[in-house]
Amino acid sequence: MKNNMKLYSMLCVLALAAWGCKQNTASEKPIDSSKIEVKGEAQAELTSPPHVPKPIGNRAATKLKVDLEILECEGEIVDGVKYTYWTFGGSVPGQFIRTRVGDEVEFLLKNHPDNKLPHNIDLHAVTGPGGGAESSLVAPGHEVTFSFKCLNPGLYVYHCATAPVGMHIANGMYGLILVEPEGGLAPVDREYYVMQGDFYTEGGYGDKGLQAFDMNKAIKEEADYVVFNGHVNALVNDNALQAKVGETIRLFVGNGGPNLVSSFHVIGEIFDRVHVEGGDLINKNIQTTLIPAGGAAIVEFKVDVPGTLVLVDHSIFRAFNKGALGMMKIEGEENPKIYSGKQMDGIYLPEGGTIQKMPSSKKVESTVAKTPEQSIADGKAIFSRTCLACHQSEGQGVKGVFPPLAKSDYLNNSKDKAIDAVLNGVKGEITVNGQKYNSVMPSQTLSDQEVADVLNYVYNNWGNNKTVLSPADIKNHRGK
Ligand code: HEC
Ligand SMILES: [Cu+2]
Repeated sequence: MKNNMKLYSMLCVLALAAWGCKQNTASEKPIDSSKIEVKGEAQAELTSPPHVPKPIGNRAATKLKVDLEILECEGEIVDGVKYTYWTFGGSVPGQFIRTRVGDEVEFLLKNHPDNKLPHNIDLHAVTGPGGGAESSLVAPGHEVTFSFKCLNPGLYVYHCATAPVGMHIANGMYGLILVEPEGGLAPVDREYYVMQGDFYTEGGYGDKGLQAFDMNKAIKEEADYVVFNGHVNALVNDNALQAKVGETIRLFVGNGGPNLVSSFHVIGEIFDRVHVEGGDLINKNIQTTLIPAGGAAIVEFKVDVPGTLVLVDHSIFRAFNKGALGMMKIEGEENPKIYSGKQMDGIYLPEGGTIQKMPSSKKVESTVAKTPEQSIADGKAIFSRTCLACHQSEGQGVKGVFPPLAKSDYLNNSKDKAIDAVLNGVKGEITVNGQKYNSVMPSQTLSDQEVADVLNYVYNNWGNNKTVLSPADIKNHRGK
């Protein structure tokens, strides 16, 4: 990359200058990108974060094939805390897609057969209904294709837009697609891919074990984790980004949300240039740039002295207590004229990682039987926490995906089947109120009392048959 750098940068300075002028002459018509002709075809290189595909440079517009596979997989959000991520390509954020203006993208979206849910993709770089979402809904074990032409240069977010949309995004279904302008971006020494996201778990920060998604916290926007690249330590210590003194760095920074806006800042650096919101507008000498949920920015800076730079969301409790902290280690010669001493390593360790929890006084399960009213009331909270995300707030379900629990014949005809659904999950084709469903409900890890409570809540609402179950009923069923 470096050898050609001078030549490239000269060309690009010219290209950028021309680009810049265009913005200032209001009378000039914008180029009609839809008229750019494509030459040949190519397979897009896709990369997992923090890496980005090779620059497009000045290649001609082409028919670009993108082949992206959706994978639902378990990972660690922080040491000892497991989370079931839903991903585009096996990573959070999803694989980076690099195109240029005028490219005709032929998009192949595959939903792995082991996945449990249908998904789709909405690319903000697409001009067309739903950003592709309407054409790309795909069930597990299936694939779909659709095409679009990249009309506007910029850095764009893509995400899943399958109901419940917030849940799919919260589970990690987002990534970035870059559309380079004619002639490409100015060359730099290193480029990296960083994307922020907020996560909502049943337990609090650091609570061990497999943590389920918590719809209630997500609605209230009370994030337990705010992280770069899907995990608390994705860019920390051994995973830190690397660079050398004197190099120019470009970060493609996205924010998947689902909820929070990022105040993106690098401790110890000033952004020489920021492509504001990922578009054409260049701002210079920036300390902190705002990245909306569902938005992006390109930040560029030269590193002048060695040490560890710290990437943060400057809503600072997120950085030190929820995980929104990454590092870039710069190696090279000191330059006392710029900075008098070596920056200290490891000073900015996340505090959350070392917070000691008081042993929680274990909830004593009451030995006194609950009244049906108490059980139903307690069941409501469990429903909101564990079932609502899929079956929806009034048990109405989502057509074709999540069956209704309201007036459900499946539920009302057999309490055994209902108990079984919650204890062991449901797989394969089932019919609910005359409608066929062929999806998967994951088994729920609830105590006998909790299963009784949640089913009592369901049975005693929304026109169901008012069955009342006791913890003993659940225990008996487990024995079967
Ligand atoms: C991740 C999504 C998801 C969650 C969470 C979930 N379910 Fe389900 N549930 C499903 C799907 C999908 C089916 C249908 C499975 C099939 O097609 O084989 C289903 C089916 C059912 C059924 C049988 C069909 C019907 O409509 O009566 C019951 C009962 C049920 N779920 C109850 C619950 C309860 C109670 C909870 C919470 C403790 C819960 N589910 C949590 C997705 C979910
Ligand atoms: Cu999805």
